[in-house]
Amino acid sequence: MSKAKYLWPDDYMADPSAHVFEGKLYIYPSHDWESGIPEDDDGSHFDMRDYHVFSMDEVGGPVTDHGMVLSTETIPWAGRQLWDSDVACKGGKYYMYFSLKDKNDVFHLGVATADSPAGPFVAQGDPMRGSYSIDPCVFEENGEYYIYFGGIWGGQLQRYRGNKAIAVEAFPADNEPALCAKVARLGGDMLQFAEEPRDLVILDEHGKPLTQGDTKRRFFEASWMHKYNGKYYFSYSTGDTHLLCYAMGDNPYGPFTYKGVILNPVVGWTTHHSIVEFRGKWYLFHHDSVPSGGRTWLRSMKVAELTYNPDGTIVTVG
Ligand code: FUB
Repeated sequence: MSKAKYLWPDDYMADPSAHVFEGKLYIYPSHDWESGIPEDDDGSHFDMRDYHVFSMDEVGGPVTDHGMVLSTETIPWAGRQLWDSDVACKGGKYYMYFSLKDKNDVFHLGVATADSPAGPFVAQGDPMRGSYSIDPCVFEENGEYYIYFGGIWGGQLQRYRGNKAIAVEAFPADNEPALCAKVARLGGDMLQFAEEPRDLVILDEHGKPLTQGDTKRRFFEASWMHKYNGKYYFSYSTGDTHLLCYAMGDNPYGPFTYKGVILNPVVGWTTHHSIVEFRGKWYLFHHDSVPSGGRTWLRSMKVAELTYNPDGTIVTVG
């Protein structure tokens, strides 16, 4: 496969999280729609209300829509804005982690469970204890599950320090270390953090944390973790500079060292992705707003093959 391909022309889907479950590729996207809410810097126009699940037997083959699998109508604590999600499997059960605002307009992470990767998913009654901000993704290794999350601006990460809400939201100065994505091990029941979330620190080439003013490299949102050839790859969006970047490390907690750009800016404001190996090849799932004529809140998911250089660095996708 040489060119990125759109996966579902029939509807707008974004933030695709892809995993191999039961021998198939499953995709868990956000479900964009025309909400009529004016565009602003907090992403109020991304007012999503439900999720669909998609699967395919082979990349490039037919894609199946398994229908609506979770909706804000059945999430007891739901306010608005059902944003990015991810799914993990443990002991034959499937756990969906999602971003959602509560009734006070504060983002938290929720969990919903299912017996099949195709859902339907049933939400827990409350958000995960101590959770905040957006964009969860889960990485499994040796039976341990790690959740990564966070997003600045509309994702509200700047409202917290040391995992506690602060009175007035604040960003570090441009020359200070940037706000970090968070990582925590999940508990045995997969429903709560097993530990206080830690900062996922990204270092520059001199071993110094990236600064808040380094907007072409610092973390904004859209965490993803994968492992290739014994190395851990943390990838993310730089938000207002519209790049998908990555950093490499030696364990799931980091620190990670910034390595480069995976995907240059696409049509649309947001860029968000997942990376997965399927049948010996690596794939980048992402989205853009080309099919909607550049309407930033109506995004379409795509897949492209991802390749590595001999030193483990990633070849930038066109
Ligand atoms: O889809 C809503 C939000 O847009 C996601 O949570 C962000 O990562 C951005 O893609």
